[in-house]
Amino acid sequence: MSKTIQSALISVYYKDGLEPLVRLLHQNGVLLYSTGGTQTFIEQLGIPVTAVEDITGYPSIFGGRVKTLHPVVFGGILYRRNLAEDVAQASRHDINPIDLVVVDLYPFEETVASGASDEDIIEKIDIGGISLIRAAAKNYEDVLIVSSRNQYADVVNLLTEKQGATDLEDRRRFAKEAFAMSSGYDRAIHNYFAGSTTDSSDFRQLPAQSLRYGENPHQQATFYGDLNALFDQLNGKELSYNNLVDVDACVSLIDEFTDTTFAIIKHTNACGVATAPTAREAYLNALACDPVSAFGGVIITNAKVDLETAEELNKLFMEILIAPDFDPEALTLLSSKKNRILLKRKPVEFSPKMFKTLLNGVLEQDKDNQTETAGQFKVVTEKAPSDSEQRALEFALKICKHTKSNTIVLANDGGPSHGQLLASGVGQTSRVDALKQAIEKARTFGFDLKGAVMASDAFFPFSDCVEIAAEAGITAVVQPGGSIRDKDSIDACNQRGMAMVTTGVRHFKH
Ligand code: 93A
Repeated sequence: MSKTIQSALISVYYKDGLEPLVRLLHQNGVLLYSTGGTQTFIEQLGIPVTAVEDITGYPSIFGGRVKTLHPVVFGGILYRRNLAEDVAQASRHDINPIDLVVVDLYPFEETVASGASDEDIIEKIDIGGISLIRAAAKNYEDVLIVSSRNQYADVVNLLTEKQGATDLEDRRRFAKEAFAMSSGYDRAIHNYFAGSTTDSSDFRQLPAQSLRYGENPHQQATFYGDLNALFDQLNGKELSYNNLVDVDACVSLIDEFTDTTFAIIKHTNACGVATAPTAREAYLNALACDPVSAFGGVIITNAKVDLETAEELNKLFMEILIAPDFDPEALTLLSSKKNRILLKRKPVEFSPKMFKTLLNGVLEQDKDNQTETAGQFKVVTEKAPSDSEQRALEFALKICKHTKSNTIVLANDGGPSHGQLLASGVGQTSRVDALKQAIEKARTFGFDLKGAVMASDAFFPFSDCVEIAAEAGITAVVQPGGSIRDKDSIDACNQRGMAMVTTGVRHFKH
């Protein structure tokens, strides 16, 4: 139901940004009530305001600990306007309605973060303000609650658009935000008493950022976290839900590599990865893997982007480019496309945990932060891999770890400090299908698989993958091992003069 605001109680800690709202309310003829500091602020604007003390008949006492906590105030917020009994009681006790409550709470977290004394921190536990917020939000049927100074602009727009009135759905939306605010505030107080800082596993404590939409336009979405702590966005539009998912996949993959490497990601899987002595060569080799999929992809490198690499990158339509740094001329060139997102990565460690919601619950696990290097490979065939094959196996395994299961990754080594993803089969329901997909893709983009290597995310229960790989020209294989039928695959390798190493570590990614 539409309700016109006729009276408002304003009690805010920080006064900045409040002026346009107060002026609008005054223009609309709204009766204003206020507490000490806020009252002075409003009076200085030349706008009439009634002190809360004047309606409670009580001064602010105990150093301000009790200023709004009074039945006249809470009654004015909480009485039900559509209940005859409540209306009669309000009138009997001289309680006037309060239709709008605007509160900006004592800055508790800020005070804790400033290193203030316990005494000062305790004094910043807001009691009256939080009660005003909860009361007004409870009675959202009749009252609008503005519980944060971040909402001033929103509420000014709303009241301008609706000529000083609000609808029930508006008031309910603000009530929802109000309870998010009050529960976050109380959680911060609890953390302080518990002696803990913000627990990153409790995502609702993290800053929230509304996204334009979720995975698809009909899905609403929010990101909880602080992107500014991780990246400087140097160019382009706002990151979308899917962008964030791909950026996460990008950084996890690139952190496997120390030599100059480029990776191109589509829908969280790599469609191009290459290591090379120069950034330009690494990019071109990554692109060569699958230039079709690379269109509209998300690209990451662990090297500074120079002008000659930027000139190549600029030819491709991409969503996002992430790098630790950009040469100024490279940045100017790449910024010529206004929607292209350029992220400069900050050297920040990521949480070692990951979470996933399902079945109305949450799964928590350690991230798959283990990577096997050649020193940990166990040769299980008569033939051991050559140095070059060993480097290619290491390279392929790093990509395999970050590719959706079932996966097979095919790669090549072009000499020391080189490596190239040739193709992968991703997210297949059988490993044979993954291998077939990889072989076909590699051929489509002109790769000869003779001498290439293959990495598998999990063991081979049958010898079929090895047989198909041998036929395609693949000469070395890395896999976890551990199948009761490992011997079948090992025998198949021996019969075909292939090398196989096992790692003992499975890398499923679902
Ligand atoms: O100390 S309190 O918890 N006691 C109260 O009764 C009370 N009522 C409002 N703090 C209270 N407030 C808070 O005062 C508000 O949340 C706001 O942060 C602040 C505004 O005070 P002033 O208008 O005097 O600057």
